Parts: sequence; structure tokens; C-alpha cells
Amino acid sequence: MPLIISGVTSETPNASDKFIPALVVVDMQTDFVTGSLAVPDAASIIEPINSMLSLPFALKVGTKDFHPPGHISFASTHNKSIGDRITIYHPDHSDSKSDAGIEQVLWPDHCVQSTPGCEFVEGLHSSSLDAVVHKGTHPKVECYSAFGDPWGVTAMELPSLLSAKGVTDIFVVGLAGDYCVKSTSIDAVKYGLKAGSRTWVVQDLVRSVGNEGTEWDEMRKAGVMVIDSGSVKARLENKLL
Ligand code: VGL
Ligand code: ZN
Repeated sequence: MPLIISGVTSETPNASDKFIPALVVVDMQTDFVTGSLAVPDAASIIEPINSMLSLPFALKVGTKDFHPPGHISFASTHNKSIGDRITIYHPDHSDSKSDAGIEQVLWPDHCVQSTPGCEFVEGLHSSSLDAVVHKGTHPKVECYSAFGDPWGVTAMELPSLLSAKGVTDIFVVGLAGDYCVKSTSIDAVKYGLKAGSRTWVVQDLVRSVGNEGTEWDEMRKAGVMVIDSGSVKARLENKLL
């Protein structure tokens, strides 16, 4: 007799029942919690993210913003003020003749490689992570998404990590909701169109830099599903979403 769970027989799972979840913990670094680019209330999600890290995800990946000194996203690099906007171009193009450019908001120096602000925030159970993906490493390229930069000039290992495990469901938590979490989640949807996976953002385990809150609708419109950590926990413990 097959065991019946909510009308689904555990002996005969079909393709749509396959559930191989991955957790992506975005940029839980000192500078984004207590440092130069502290996101409001970010410390309050450390322990709840640790709880997620104790669940049986098939893959747990942490991302790190990992900038060289003098990174293009730093206001100090351009002798400009924090919050100013500039237009940046593909690193191999130097001007608007060959490239439409994209707008770049300028930040305080943050997450500089080999500085304490770049480390995972104290208290985060980073030893539970299977892999760490570094982004923003090219001096002339901003990279909010852990899937790749806007021009595809820096290779990122997140897609291959997900593919290697056959991940069906990607759960995103961390900082900042209106920048790296948003870009990573939207790119996860694009990845999922090819890989056949779904993307969820865990709303109560995300904090944003700004307070407009428009990131949630932007993510929904792009096909990201918004969920809360209680439902994720229930799903990981074999209850239905
Ligand atoms: C981020 C601003 C600059 C983020 C990274 O992790 O959301 N925000 N660099
Ligand atoms: Zn950054």
C-alpha cells in the first residue's frame, strides 16, 4: 500500500511533484548590517535566516558583494556625493557613441575585498552554506544580481550550482530587497524559464535600503512568487505550501 499524503501517492511522484529546494542568502555582510551601507533593521533577520539554514535545502548558497577598492559604484571613485547618479557603459566601451549606458546610483565605499565590512555578519551561520558566490568583483562593472552583470562580462557560478543539483525551487532571502535581492530574484525567474524552476522571495527575511516598497510588485510582475518563512518551513518539513 503506498502511503497517501494529501491525495498524492509517495510511490508515484510525477515530474511536477519533484521538489528540490535551494536557499540563496543574499549579501548578509557586515557593511550591510552595521557598516557603511547599513540597511534598516537588517540585524533582525540574522536569526530567522539561521533557522532557514537549518532546514534540509538541497543547496544553500551565500552571496557576497565583493568590490575592489575604487569600484565604479562608489561615490568616492568619482569625487561625487552618495546618492548621485552617473551613466556607466560596458567596460570595453568608453562613451555613449557605442553604448546607450545604464544609470548607476553611487554608494558609500562598501564590501571592499579583505576588509571586515565584507565578511559575513557576525552571528550568521555561514558554515552551513555549501558555496559562496562573489559579485561586483570587476572594478568597472556593478552587479546586483548573483546570476550575472548587466553585460555578461563576468562569469558567475550560481546557475551551474543550481543546475548541478537539479534545483526546482529557488528561495531568496537577505539584503537588500530593492537592489541585490530584487535583481537576483528576477534573474532567477529568467534562469528558471530555461531550467524549469520556480523562484520565491521570502518577504519576512528581506530588508530594503529604501522604504517605497515598490520592489515587491516589480518582483511579482517579473514572475517571482512572494512567500513567508513559516510557509517555507512547512514545505521543507513536507507539508503543502
Ligand atoms: C547592494 C547596494 C550596493 C545590495 C550592493 O546588496 O543590495 N546594494 N551594492
Ligand atoms: Zn555593492
